[in-house]
Amino acid sequence: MRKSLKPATLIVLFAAVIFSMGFLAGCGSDDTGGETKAEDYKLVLKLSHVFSPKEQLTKSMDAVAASVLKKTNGAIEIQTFPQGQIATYKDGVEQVVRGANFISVEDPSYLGDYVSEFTALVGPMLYKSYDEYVELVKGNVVADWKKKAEEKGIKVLSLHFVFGFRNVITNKVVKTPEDLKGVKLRTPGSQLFIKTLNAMGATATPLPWGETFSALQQGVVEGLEGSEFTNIGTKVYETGMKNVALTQHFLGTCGVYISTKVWNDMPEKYQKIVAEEFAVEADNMVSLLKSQHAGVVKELEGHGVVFNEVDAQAFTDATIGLYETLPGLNRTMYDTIQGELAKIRAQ
Ligand code: X3X
Repeated sequence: MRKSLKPATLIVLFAAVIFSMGFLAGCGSDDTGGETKAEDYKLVLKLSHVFSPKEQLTKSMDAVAASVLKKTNGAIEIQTFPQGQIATYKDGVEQVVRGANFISVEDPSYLGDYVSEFTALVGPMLYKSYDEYVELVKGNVVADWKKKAEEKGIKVLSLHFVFGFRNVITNKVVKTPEDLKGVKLRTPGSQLFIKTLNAMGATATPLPWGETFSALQQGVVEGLEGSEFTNIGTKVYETGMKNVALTQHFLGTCGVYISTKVWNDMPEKYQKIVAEEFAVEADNMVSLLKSQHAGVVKELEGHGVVFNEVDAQAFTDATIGLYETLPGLNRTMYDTIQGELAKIRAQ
């Protein structure tokens, strides 16, 4: 028959169990189950984008970096690198996928190389307003697509650092795809941009933003496409490109991407701060640019820029087929987005 333990032995055993639970809790208290305690955690992240100092996106990224440093008491330091100083575009997203301590701020079509739904999300001729895009990306459909991105190692912190509808900017009046025939237009290197501007009649010439002005001056390209905020913020109008064709073919927007490995290693209390700061600042930027747009148009007109209405249906007809021909895209994705937009517009 088993002997019962003496009360003194039971007390010692109970105390040992309590102590070991407390000790282990102290080691794993960094909310991630990892070795580092939250109070010892420190992370330096490089944040990269191509925007210029005068553009709101640059100011917004700097504001997030400052706020995160303050609210994490210096634990999370985000070093911002504007104007393409370090890896950008496709290379920047690759840094994230490789697990670097890196934040990529790029058009969502660069995510499309990993999860093709993101190419459809920012496809041509979709949106009538900033707000409907913002509501769409905050919804459940895009939440599912973000989960797919996480399976590829990409944590999406935001998708709506919106910097305005992108229009064709040339030194001649453009109203139809015919008017763009053979016009060499600079685009970012995203396949979505290249294929879309070609479908619109132009000859898309992919270049990093930093090479665009010299290419215009040397006649390598005869125009570009971008938003009024890009136009005023980088002084595109000084290149002689003063005709804006109001194609609104894309909604210019940037997402914010970080490695899931880096993210999951981050203590939960810091994850909450970082996620919140990007979310709040993206909303702030949308509101600010909505309020500024009319004034920016007037400012550009003051610099001699002329805004031309276009045959929107002709450009839509010219590009709609891309939703079935771009790699990874299909009509279902297009119909899903249109279905969500119909619900949003019906509210
Ligand atoms: O990937 C982020 C944006 O799509 C970049 O667009 P791009 O290369 O036309 O640059 C926009 C400018 O406003 C940068 O100053």
